[in-house]
Amino acid sequence: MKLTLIKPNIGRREHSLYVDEARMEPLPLGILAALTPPDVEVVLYDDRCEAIPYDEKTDLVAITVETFTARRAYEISAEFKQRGIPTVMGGMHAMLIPEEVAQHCDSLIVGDAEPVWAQMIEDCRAEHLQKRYDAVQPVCPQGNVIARRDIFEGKGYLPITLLQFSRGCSHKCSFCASSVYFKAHHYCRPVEDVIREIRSQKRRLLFFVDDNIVCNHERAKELFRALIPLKIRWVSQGSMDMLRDPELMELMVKSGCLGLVIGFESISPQNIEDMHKFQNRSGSGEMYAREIEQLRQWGLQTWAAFTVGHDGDTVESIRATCDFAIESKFTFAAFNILMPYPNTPLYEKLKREDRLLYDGKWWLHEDYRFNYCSIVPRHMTPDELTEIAFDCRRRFNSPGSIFTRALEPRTNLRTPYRLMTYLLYNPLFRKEVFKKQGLHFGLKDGQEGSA
Ligand code: B12
Ligand code: SF4
Repeated sequence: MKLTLIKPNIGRREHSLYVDEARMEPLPLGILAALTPPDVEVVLYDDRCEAIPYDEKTDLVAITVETFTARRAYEISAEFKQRGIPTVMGGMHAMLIPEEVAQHCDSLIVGDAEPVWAQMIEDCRAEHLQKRYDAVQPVCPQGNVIARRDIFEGKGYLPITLLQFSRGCSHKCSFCASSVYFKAHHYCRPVEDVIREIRSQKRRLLFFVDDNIVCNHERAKELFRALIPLKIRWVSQGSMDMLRDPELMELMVKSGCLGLVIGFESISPQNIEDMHKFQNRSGSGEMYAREIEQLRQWGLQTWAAFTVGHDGDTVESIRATCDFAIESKFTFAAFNILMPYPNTPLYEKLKREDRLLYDGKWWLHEDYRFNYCSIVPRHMTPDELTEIAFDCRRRFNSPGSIFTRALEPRTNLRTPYRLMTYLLYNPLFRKEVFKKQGLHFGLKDGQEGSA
């Protein structure tokens, strides 16, 4: 039996194909490969950088689906189905809106694949593939498997190994798809499994793609203690409440943490309350002043993630958010338009208020473009929101801003390695800002294949 794994791209640019030059290993597919019995041949095709050989012989095609790749995933599935090859889908979007995804595949896995994947493969062999498999969320994620990384070779991924210590997060930010997926729970792998996985590969630079690696302080400390002897460097995502636990922070830094993606979201206390991001209530009079000073003291290079388009936002307040990010000399920052992902509390609220554009299904709509506003904001037009968010990305990633932000002695200038990372990735992300803006979802009407 042969299994083909597919990572779909977002879509295409107006007059050319889009190749993601900052692409990373698709970890979920490495895990699916590892869960597959050894007598099954496994191949991976990454639509972000290569053509999908639809006519190559295979017995089953498995496609991972996020909301922003759903349209492309459905196109790919349709191509294989036309050739009589069964397709199975799973991932974030499949959990959020299974009834839609089920229409585009022969079999759907809802939830983490681990508990049901082996059964699905056996059913496929026996030609009794079921229409839907519901996975009960395992308390211990990833079972005891280690992702198969041999399938990533030669695809030009960034030289950083992706892995997970935990999945989910116990916070309930109103816009967060992950919080819905994991029902606001947080699940950790045994530390020894994580250490085994790190030892199984050669890289010393790791990205823990946890939703919130510090969600459980004590479990995180256990991990960090075990990482210290490995002398690795790592990055991850974490929530701001970590700063209230100096022991946690000390262990984090000692274990090789270079920095974290932190959801700052907004510099307006009212927006923070409205989105239920209570862990961001600032401990200082001036919003985030104390937190930023602490992050500098710990020498962490911060990727500050902002969401723009909240009910309290105006064009001016969003512009001020960008000024704040540049003045704070963050290493990286994201200015994501507030997106109503299906079945999130935000989606339901905006639906009730009749404020969803694109028939409430932006991810399927022909006219929707990546990074465009898909809601009716309170204090600006949708186009104004699209434009100011793009302007923030442009400005934050401009050569002048890259130069200014580099001059932060305790973070970006801390060591030659830190400065090198800064100078390597800032121009790369700048390029992606322009390439990604306004991508069409799917390749429909576009040319098939890689650029
Ligand atoms: C790492 C990460 C990234 C990395 C990308 C890594 C990569 N390899 O390319 C970076 C930082 C670049 C990134 C970028 C973005 N991301 Co991101 N990212 C994540 C994160 C934190 C982890 C994903 C991951 O690898 N998880 C580990 C694997 C093992 O878990 P998993 O994907 O859940 O897979 C399991 C199951 O879902 C299931 N499964 C998954 N696929 C399949 C397929 C089949 C066939 C089956 C049966 C089962 C199955 O089984 C797997 C094993 O248990 C998730 C959060 C999350 N919890 O998913 C957000 C997340 C996926 N990202 C999100 C978003 C919005 C984005 C951006 C659009 C942000 C932006 N505005 O720019 C961009 C777009 C990326 C792009 N394509 O250009 C959202 C997506 C929401 C949604 N509804 O789709 C998420 C969920 C974050 C959130 N909290 O809302 N991201
Ligand atoms: S802290 Fe982050 S991962 Fe947790 S619910 Fe909020 S946005 Fe989602």
